[in-house]
Amino acid sequence: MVPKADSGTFLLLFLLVLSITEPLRSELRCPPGQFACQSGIIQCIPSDWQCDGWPTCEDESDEIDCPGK
Ligand SMILES: [Ca+2]
Repeated sequence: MVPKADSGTFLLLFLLVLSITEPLRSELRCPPGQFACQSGIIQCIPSDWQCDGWPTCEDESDEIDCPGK
């Protein structure tokens, strides 16, 4: 006997898919070619502004972990 899939089952599946894909989405919150600030209102800056010597992100995370410093 196959259990009938009702709306409750679909809702459960929907929430399951959301919980699986959510971490991936937060990782890719900036388009390619942009740097993701770690915190603050500013979320994405052009990659050219990363490690340019001037803090762009509110938490200055774009000037952290820069090579050659
Ligand atoms: Ca910068």
